[in-house]
Order: sequence, then C-alpha cells, then structure tokens
Amino acid sequence: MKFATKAIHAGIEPDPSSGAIMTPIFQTSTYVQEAPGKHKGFEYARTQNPTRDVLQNNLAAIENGKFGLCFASGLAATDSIIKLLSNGDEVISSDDVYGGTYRLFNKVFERLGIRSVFTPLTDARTLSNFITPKTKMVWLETPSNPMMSIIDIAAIAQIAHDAGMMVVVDNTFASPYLQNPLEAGADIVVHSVTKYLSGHSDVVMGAIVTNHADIYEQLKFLQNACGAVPSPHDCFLALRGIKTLHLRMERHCENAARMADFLVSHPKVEDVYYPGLLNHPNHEIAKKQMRGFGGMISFTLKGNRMEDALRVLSGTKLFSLAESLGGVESLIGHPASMTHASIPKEEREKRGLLDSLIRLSVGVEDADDLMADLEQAIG
Ligand code: P1T
Repeated sequence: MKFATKAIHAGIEPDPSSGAIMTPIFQTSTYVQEAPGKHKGFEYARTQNPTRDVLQNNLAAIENGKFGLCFASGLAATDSIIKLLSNGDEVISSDDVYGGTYRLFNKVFERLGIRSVFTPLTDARTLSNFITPKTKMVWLETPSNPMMSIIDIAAIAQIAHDAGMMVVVDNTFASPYLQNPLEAGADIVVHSVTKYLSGHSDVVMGAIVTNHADIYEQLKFLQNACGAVPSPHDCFLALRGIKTLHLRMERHCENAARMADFLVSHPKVEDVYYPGLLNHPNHEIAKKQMRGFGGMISFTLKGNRMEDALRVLSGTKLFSLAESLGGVESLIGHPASMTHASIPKEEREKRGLLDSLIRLSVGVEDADDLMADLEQAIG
C-alpha cells in the first residue's frame, strides 16, 4: 500500500457496532468485565483504549514500522524512551535539538544519573570519538530544530550498532511522509504528534514507532506504568489530521521552497537555513534520506542585530508569532527567547543559534500572500 492509502485506511475499520466510517471516540475511563479477568481486551483506559489502538496502528503503518505507541506529548514520549536506560548509562545526542528535549536530558535525567553528551553528528564519523563503555543510545534530531541540520541516519546507525547502541530519531520536522528513519536503520522513531501529524494546532501528543518487539514491550510497560497517555478525543483528532498529511506536506514543501528562494535573494537577509537549498552544507544527505525538504526555515538578517529580528517578528500579519510548528497556518518564532530559551546562551551560540535567528513554520496558505507578508515585515 502506498503512503496516501495507508494514511487514510491503515489500521482503520468501520465501527462494528454501527458501521461508522470514522473511528468512534471511546470516551470512557473503564470497561465492564463479565467476571474478574474475563473481558474484551480492555480493562482500564490508561492501559488500553480502542481509539488510541487505531491511532497507534495507523502511526506504525505510515512509519513503515510494526509497533506504535502514543503519549500525552512529544516530551512524554521522549521521557519514556530515556526510561529504557538505567542509572550510569550515557546518551550521545545531536547538539541541535528542541529546547525541551535538551532540558529533559540535562535537567531531569542528568540528575537521575543518565548523562548526555551533545555533539553535531553531521559528520557521522565523529560519533566514535564520544563512545564510552557506558554509552547505550544515540539520539538524533534530523532535520534539527531550529538550525535545520541534517544527519546521515544510515551512517550513524552502522557505527552505533557496531558498538551495541540503539539509535533513536526524532522525526517531527520531516514527518513520516518525507522520511522513515526505521528504514535507514534507526531502532526507534519519536514524534511530536502536536506538529505535522495532527497538523491543525489543536492537539498536544507524542508517538513512538519501532520494529523491535522487545523494545515495544518495554515502552508499552512504561506507557502504562508512568501513565502519560493521550485522551481519546485527541487520538480522534490526530487520526483525522493524518488523513491529509500527504496533501499538507506537499504544500508545506512547495511553499517553504518558495520562501527560502525569496529569502536567499533578499538584500537584507544574511543566512538562510533550509535543507532544500543547494548550498545547505548537508543538502546531499537530505536528498538521499528525505523525499522532500519540509516546511521549516530559519534565517538571520544582515548585521545580526536582535532589534532588527524583533521588528520582523512583530511585523508579520499572516505569519503569527507563536511557539510550535507544523499546522496549516504559518508561524514565526524567535528560538532564543521562545522554543530554545532553556538552553544557555553560550551553548546556543556554539550551535549557531544566535539571538538574531528567526524561525518560520511555513503553512499551506497561498505562497504569494506569504511572500508579500515577509516582504513587508523585512522591509
Ligand atoms: O511539544 P511536544 O509535543 O511535547 O513535543 C516536543 C518536541 C519534540 N521534538 C521536536 C523536534 C519538537 O520540535 C518538539 C516541540 N517543539 C516546539 C514546541 C517548537 O516550537 O519547536
């Protein structure tokens, strides 16, 4: 089955009790049992929910994986993955990651004895320099938030597996429509479903997909034991969003490519970070492992003055100033003070994340209108 068909049909059957074509929202906290232990596979709604089951199966199918699990947020999914590890274990993470991911690794798990090392990994060979007998996991975010770096998943997986480590890829920026990390050798894929998968800025959710039955069983245990599960209503909304993922991603990619070209040719713009640009340092890897370059762009203005960036951030009318990304509407953000404020300034700047950096989540509106909006805001 091809992607568009899977997005709409995989794991989804008409409701047997009514024939409803849309998966019902099973808004219940518990299920009646005939006798203790005699039930229809559903005991308590933290542990199982039919709406969530359908979404989990659908997500696994569109990531070309066997097992899917949903969580109350992207960070709740990340939290469960790190809980596969134990005190004393180490993680090697790509350095440009969502600020909340960095905060979870550095402020929560470090205190609990799980250390993380952050390094670019855009040259996969450098991974070996950081491996110690304690390293158990490699964490990749590609494309990365917000610098749009691309990491060669297959090259990293080969080195990591030779050293006995598992590879996790945060696939939020690409979505399963543009990239399937499991096929490149990753062991676990994680998503903030809040973004492209749901696609309409009305859900906060996370998901994990894997092909390993043992990892799935451990994560399913953690999903229930720690309890960060999404609501049935949010599962319904995510299922509805995924049905148009392929259509939305095509337009996100098309619109973002036009905005990137516009920004590159603008006399007031200094640097444009978009993996679809021929001069992006990782463009060749992006071409190899992605089917399109996505809807996210970051850029700086000439002179790198924060006040110029702030003027643009307050000057757009169609691009709304807000955190998050991946919805149908275009957003503009200031990573240094918003999504990545939890990373210390000197750490941010090591990654090229300057106070003058502007991030765009290019939506699916008309590209001419979006371009005109950027033009009037940049001036
Ligand atoms: O917000 P939540 O659903 O918990 O997902 C966290 C997360 C994980 N991974 C990536 C790559 C992300 O971008 C995010 C959330 N990011 C934003 C809210 C943002 O504006 O960048």
